[in-house]
Amino acid sequence: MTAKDRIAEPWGTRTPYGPGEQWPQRTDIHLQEGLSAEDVDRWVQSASILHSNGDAMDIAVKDDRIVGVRGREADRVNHGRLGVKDLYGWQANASPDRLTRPLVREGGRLVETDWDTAMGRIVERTQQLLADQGPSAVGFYTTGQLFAEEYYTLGIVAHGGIGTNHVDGNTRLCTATAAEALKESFASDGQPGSYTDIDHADAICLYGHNVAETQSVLWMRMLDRLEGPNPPKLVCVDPRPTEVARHATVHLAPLPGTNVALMNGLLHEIIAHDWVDHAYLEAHAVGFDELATRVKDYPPEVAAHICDVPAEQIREAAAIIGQADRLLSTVLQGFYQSNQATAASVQVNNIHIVRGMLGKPGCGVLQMNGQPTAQNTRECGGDGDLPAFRNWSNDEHIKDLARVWNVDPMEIPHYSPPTHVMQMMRYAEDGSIKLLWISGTNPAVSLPELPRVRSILTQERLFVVVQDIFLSETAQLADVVLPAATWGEKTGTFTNVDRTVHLSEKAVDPPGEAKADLEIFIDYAHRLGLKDKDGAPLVKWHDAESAFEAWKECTRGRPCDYTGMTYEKLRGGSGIQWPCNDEHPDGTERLYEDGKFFSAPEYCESYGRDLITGAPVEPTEYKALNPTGKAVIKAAGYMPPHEIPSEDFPFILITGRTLYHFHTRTKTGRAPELQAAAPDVWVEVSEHDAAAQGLAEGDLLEVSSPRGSLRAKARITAIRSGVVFVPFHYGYWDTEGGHAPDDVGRAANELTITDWDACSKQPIFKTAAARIEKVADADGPSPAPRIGATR
Ligand SMILES: Nc1nc2c(c(=O)[nH]1)N[C@H]1C(S)=C(S)[C@@H](COP(=O)(O)OP(=O)(O)OC[C@H]3O[C@@H](n4cnc5c(=O)[nH]c(N)nc54)[C@H](O)[C@@H]3O)O[C@H]1N2
Ligand SMILES: Nc1nc2c(c(=O)[nH]1)N[C@H]1C(S)=C(S)[C@@H](COP(=O)(O)OP(=O)(O)OC[C@H]3O[C@@H](n4cnc5c(=O)[nH]c(N)nc54)[C@H](O)[C@@H]3O)O[C@H]1N2
Ligand SMILES: [Mo]
Repeated sequence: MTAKDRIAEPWGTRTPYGPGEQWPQRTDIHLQEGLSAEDVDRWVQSASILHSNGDAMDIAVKDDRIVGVRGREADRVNHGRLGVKDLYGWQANASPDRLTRPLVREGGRLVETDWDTAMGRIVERTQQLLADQGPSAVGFYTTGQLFAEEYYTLGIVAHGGIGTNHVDGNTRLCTATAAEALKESFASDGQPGSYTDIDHADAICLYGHNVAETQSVLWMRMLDRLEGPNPPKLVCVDPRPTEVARHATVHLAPLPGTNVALMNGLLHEIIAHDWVDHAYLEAHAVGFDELATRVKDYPPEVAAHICDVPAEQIREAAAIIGQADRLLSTVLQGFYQSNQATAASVQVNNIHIVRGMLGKPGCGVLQMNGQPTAQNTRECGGDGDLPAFRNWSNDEHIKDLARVWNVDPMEIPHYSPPTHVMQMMRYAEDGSIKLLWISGTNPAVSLPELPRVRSILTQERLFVVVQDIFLSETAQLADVVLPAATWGEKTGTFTNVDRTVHLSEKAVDPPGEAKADLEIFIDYAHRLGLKDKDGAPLVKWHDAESAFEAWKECTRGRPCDYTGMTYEKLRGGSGIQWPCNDEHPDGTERLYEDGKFFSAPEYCESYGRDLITGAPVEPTEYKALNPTGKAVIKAAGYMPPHEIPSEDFPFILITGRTLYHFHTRTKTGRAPELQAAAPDVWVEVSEHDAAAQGLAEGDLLEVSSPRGSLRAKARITAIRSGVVFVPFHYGYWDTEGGHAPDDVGRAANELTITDWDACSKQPIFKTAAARIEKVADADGPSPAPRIGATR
């Protein structure tokens, strides 16, 4: 199938298969217009960097330029397929807008300079702040889009060298709840399931996960099962008419923010019908009685009333889930970014524990990731956690990390939980954080309540470093801008949702003086003179492979054990799932196969939190609750969202994605085919609400919340009434219009609220109150895509 058709038909042709069979291969390829595979000089191994699926691919190189991509058939994840963003997105690498030299602010303007000057300023400011105030003056805000080697290096610099506890990634906005839900139920991060569970499942439930648009190759796998013999039943929980909803056996469209009530309704039915694996519970879990008591309060009628869905549908969905022999569940932002994020996501784990559906083919939970390397941010300490799932409140783990790093344990901050980014922004607002180093993320578009974010980042007293590949909305506010090399221009590894590790090799040189993020972090460490306790350089590696070897040592014996992998082993064939070590030299398909968890008190990553208040559980409390390392069932009651519709703001606002764009579009907005497919912002309004307000397709609306407003054209859809949806991809940067810093009227985050989940600290991008008013009549349809939820 040619790539051209893939804009119109993004999931390509079907290759149906039955339960337990191998998913057939299909090789997707797209090369620059006029070239064929024979013209390619070399193919360089890599994987996708535009979502978390980990689709393996080869980068086509001709005359030392990237000219296309081809899926890798041999890979366990995608069997040769690629999503539409990957087929086109590589074009952004060669954009003339790439940053090629460092920039520094002079007389209010950013001007080009050399690396010595730029790094010199950062180092000087760091040293001065460390002398004046100490480590708490310095914060790092990184991403889910660098490589493992880079996060590990940033982690040692921040935690082991500078000694600050202010380290977080944009994974906080993304998969903090995935990590937290796994920590609550299994006392450790780490995805229990495998993508091959799709091949075996007889029921697949997608909770707040628009997989068709956000992991389109995974959806191809599900579609191929749906079109094959004995297809699985599909349950979709989403207030919008997504492609998943269209294919669902049962589509539950709850009011946004009511996920906990719905989950409790489902669990009520499962327990009331005794679709429970009592032997599994007895042997492998604690906490069932509390759950059984709690969900007694949520018979289907009660849940149906809170969620505004038919009680009968809850019963139907519960019967599918309760009677499945091989149940696969996936969870994503409709839960993670909504009210009671962790509490809701944990209930999905509870279903699997109660039904004994873990560690067997077809029985997986995928607490999904979003970004391509989000798993590594979490594993390597880029999100403030300690590397290799060490427990910050276990002194033995701190000692062990200090041994690996050869530093004094007291130098590693562990007096309180790591500072999450919303708190870091607060400290910057208050003036205690005075240097904020932002790498690989664009908070001036992606954080909630942008008017506030801009005012924080532009303060005179805050020194902002931005490390990016483009002059993003955030980079434009920086004091120093560092030009980074990216995917295809540097080497490193990263890990997808189902623990598959891929190697991504350098295919071409970066533009101008741009440098790999790894090189930049190492250079900073050496310039600062960071030393271990024997006076040797703290960072003892010099390139990606030596960093990987160091990281492997750090993971030895931990859940995410990488010691059995090498770059060489990752070359040529398929990616490999951790843990991979002497015991499991070929990697590990599923965790918890024997009902054994990483949750023993002395081994576990986390003792968990109170699901309502978020307060960390004390070590002694945890030991009493779970002395022998079982799975932990945690119950939670429903609590309404903090901001609910009112007379002034009668709608519930939710935000999210379209198939064609990645986040703030710095890459996909520079791929002409993708930009043309979704050129501008829109707002989804239900048929019912449009009729009530006299709105038609394409009318220009003003959407307002208590925090700000934006303008967008209306797309009338079957979204549930009372709810409006705005994609968050559109900052003020525009391919046609150039940069227009004052025109901020189209980013979804102008409207969103400064609020976060008590447990995971993930911001609540889905559930705020809003109003819509017509500004002008339509002059044609809205710019919303013609596929997916906006079809
Ligand atoms: N095309 C594309 N793919 C991507 C990305 C991208 O930007 N573009 N980004 C990647 C990243 S980083 C991420 S995190 C993932 C995100 O992937 P998804 O989570 O699948 O994407 P979203 O659109 O953010 O949200 C999913 C759905 O949540 C629903 N929803 C909103 N509120 C609620 C609620 O209260 N309850 C329920 N049950 N559902 C609700 C929305 O209607 C939406 O369809 O995608 C990854 N893949
Ligand atoms: N309203 C609303 N807001 C949201 C969400 C939502 O659903 N609704 N979703 C949230 C989620 S899940 C996410 S993940 C975030 C994403 O939000 P961001 O991380 O802010 O979005 P990106 O556009 O991916 O920003 C990545 C930046 O890194 C740069 N970059 C790319 N590759 C490299 C590299 O190799 N090195 C360096 N140094 N820089 C690089 C890019 O040019 C870009 O500026 O947004 C969050 N914000
Ligand atoms: Mo994300």
